[in-house]
Amino acid sequence: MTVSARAAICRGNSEPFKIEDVELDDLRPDELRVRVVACGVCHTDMAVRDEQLPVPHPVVLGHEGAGIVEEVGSAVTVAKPGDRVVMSFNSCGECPSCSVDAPTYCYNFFPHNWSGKRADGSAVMFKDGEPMNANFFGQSSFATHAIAHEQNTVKVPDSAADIPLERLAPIGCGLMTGAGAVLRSMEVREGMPIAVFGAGTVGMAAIMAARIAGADPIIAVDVNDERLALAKELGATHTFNGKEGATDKIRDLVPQGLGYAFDTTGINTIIQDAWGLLAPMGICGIVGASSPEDDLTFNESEFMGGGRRVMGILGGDSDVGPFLCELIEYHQKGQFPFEKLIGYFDFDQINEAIHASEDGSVVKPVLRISKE
Ligand code: CXF
Ligand code: ZN
Repeated sequence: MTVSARAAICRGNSEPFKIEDVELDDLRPDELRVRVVACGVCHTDMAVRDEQLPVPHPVVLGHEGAGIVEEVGSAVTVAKPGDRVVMSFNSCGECPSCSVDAPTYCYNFFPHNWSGKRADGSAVMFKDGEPMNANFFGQSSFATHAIAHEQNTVKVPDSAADIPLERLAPIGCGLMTGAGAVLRSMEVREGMPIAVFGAGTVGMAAIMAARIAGADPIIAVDVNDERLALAKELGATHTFNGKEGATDKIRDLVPQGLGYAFDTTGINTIIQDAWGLLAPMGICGIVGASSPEDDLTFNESEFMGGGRRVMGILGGDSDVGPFLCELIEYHQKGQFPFEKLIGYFDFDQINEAIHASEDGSVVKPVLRISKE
């Protein structure tokens, strides 16, 4: 028996998202149906809207959902009906990456996250009886209800029962990526200097995590002074405006070079400048979405001679459940105050929320979809 839902349908960037009636399929053994309470808006949603990523249209987006489980398939162990959950990206659970708990590098990432259907090609969502494109990041949470999976669902620990789901919703994407890049991918060492380029959700999460790791100094670079002020509140010891000679200022501040340069901008000239600031054994971590045509150029002898590294990072090397629970614990201890990034919007204000993300007025818009 299918279940009725309302979902925001994306038909490209020439028209606004429109909330319409849809139906959700019956659950497969490894699936859960979640009543969505809230969902964050991420730049990847807009990249798909703008057809920069190969996700078929029309489509129901949204991949930072949180909600309450209504029903589970026979093989689900991660949560039960009534549980509070957050959803993240999906993975196959079986490939060489998944088998070493590195699901962000899942060999089968596309069919499980971006094909618009289940990995076996079947539809999870229908409109007027016709198959829709959904199952985006294994959830499609710009909707009142989502079908999620054993692999991308995390039960919120009972110890975090007092944290509202509308706050926890965005933890499974940009926050996880920035924090994981620092704590897991680059394993930032105490007392070592780091510079973070770009102070959006990912950059801000990296700054909070750098403080947790004890990095020093923690340098934030952005072109928006308000963002830089917020970065300082969250842990940056120094902030430089990228339009005002940031590279030279970093070189003056840290003459020995950076232990870590973390780029969230995806702009190759910024990445190359950042790489040029590295100390011996320094790591340049890259998470920004760059143009597919862009190349990076580094000097070979500096690269080899200093043992410098360039590290492509996806999803902060998160293993989903354990890492999201670790981040919730930091949040409870006041060490990961990501609520300062959030601005709330009602579900029917989805187009305003997207606009607020694009004009930079809100770092992390979150849609309120139903009452907890
Ligand atoms: C994703 C990319 C794949 C791993 C998790 C995060 N980014 C989404 O915006
Ligand atoms: Zn995202």
